[in-house]
Amino acid sequence: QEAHAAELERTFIAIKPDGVQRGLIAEVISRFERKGFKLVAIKIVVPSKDFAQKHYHDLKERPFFNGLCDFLSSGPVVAMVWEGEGVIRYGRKLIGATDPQKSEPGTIRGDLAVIVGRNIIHGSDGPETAKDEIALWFKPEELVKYTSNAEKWIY
Ligand code: RTP
Repeated sequence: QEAHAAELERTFIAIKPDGVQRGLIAEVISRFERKGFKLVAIKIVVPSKDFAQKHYHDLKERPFFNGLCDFLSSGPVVAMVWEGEGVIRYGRKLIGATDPQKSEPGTIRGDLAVIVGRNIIHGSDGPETAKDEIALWFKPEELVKYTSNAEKWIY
């Protein structure tokens, strides 16, 4: 059966400044790649504070909002779009619970992080946020269409 007939699901994933500074870019990418998801966009950027506030607009009433936006804009972030069946929900599984003290071992945060304010990675939490976040971080032409041979065996 052909795996690539319809548009596959996409999610926005970002390695936050702590993950970049700690040298975990390849580690994070590797976990998504080995699972069988496909990388369709990637760039490294230092977001402005204003941009960070846009990204986290849903959290603007939270007490940690300002510190969170300062942190996201404090250094390079690796912004990515990953594609694949169930990638939004399963990407969150690979990432683990928000608070690394509660993330299961085997997840990115469970294995690699300790505190909630430095939890390495962001992933869209649903189809609407995925769409909005991809549109915020990427221009349509930055998303690459390509066929991977592996899709004959993994979806
Ligand atoms: P993300 O959006 O980064 O994937 O994280 P999430 O959905 O798992 O968690 P969310 O509730 O949306 O929070 C976004 C980020 O804010 C930081 N945070 N700090 N109590 C705190 O200090 C606190 N709570 C959340 C975390 O870095 C979290 O990823």
